[in-house]
Amino acid sequence: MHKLFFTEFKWNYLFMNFLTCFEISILFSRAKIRLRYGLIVLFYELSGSMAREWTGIQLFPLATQTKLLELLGDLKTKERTSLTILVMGKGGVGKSSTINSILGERAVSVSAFQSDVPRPVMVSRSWSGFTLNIIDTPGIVEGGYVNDQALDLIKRFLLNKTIDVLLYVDRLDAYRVDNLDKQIVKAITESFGKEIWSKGMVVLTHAQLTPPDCLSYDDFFGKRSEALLKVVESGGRLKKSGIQGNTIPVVLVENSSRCNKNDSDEKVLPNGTAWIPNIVEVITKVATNESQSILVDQKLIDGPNANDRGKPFIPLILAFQYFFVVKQVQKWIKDDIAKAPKSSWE
Ligand SMILES: Nc1nc2c(ncn2[C@@H]2O[C@H](COP(=O)(O)OP(=O)(O)OP(=O)(O)O)[C@@H](O)[C@H]2O)c(=O)[nH]1
Ligand SMILES: [Mg+2]
Repeated sequence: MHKLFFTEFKWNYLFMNFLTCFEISILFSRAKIRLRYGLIVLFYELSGSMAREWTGIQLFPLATQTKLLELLGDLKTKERTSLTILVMGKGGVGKSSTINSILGERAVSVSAFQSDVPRPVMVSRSWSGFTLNIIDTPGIVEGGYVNDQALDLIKRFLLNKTIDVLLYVDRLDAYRVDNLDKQIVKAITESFGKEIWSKGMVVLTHAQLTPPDCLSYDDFFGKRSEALLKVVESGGRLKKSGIQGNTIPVVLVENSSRCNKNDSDEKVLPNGTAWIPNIVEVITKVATNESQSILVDQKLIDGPNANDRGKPFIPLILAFQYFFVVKQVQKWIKDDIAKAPKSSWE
């Protein structure tokens, strides 16, 4: 009996010790995983904050370089030493290609098929004390619907970042807008607030085209812009003609290497516009307009507090309950008391 007790005790003791060691090793491995994860995040944060030199600027034709340096100079005189641009839109419309065209280098990956790494990426380039951050995002549509998970990932990536400009990208050579376009604009608006559109501009890629139906290039561009702006106005819950009376600018882009060039070797659109200096100019105008840049904080990501919803109606509901429920019940009780037969001792 005694022996049996001690053998059992010994085994229990050893088992407990084994469990404790097991728990400690789990705790250690968790701490190790956390540390490793923390270091990876820190690495990405640091690599993001350490911008590489914007060498691509020197590869542009001289006329483009001159214009870009002039625009960067203007920003510096307005005491802007950095700009953060968020690029969003449907999948495969040319978001990443546009970023590469603006930077003059292959900074983000381009694919004819859907991006294999569906997560946002930020590229930073600096030039004589000025830093340009561009955030490329994966297309937020999957199977004909807005992918909430992709959107969530983008929101978490943007936490604590300030957006100076939103590029909403689509193609010029699409002939109609549909409900999906509206869903995307709505999703962007619900994620970052409708104020994001005061920092928004529409970018239309595949702009080297011959319009159908004998329309002139500018008429075709006008019709496509009008249709898309309508979608942005309704999906973004904006008043007609954009936000605060300012129309959201629409710019054209042709990322193809077959894009026509002018005498100065700059890529030009069928209407003769050298599009790279043009898009950078519009970006600087939007960045420095009178509206505040958008800080993506936790409150913005969480959305309107569910606890606050319906708060203004509480006094009304209480008043309704008092007059139509409490008063009525009181009246019934009084009536019952009045009707009740009096007991002999009263
Ligand atoms: N002709 C032409 N092709 C373009 C243009 N922009 C992009 N492309 C092509 O369209 C395809 C998709 O381009 P991406 O830049 O990867 O598009 P994206 O919007 O970043 O795609 P996702 O990241 O998958 O959402 C690629 O084959 C590009 O070469 C353009 O302006 N003109
Ligand atoms: Mg892409």
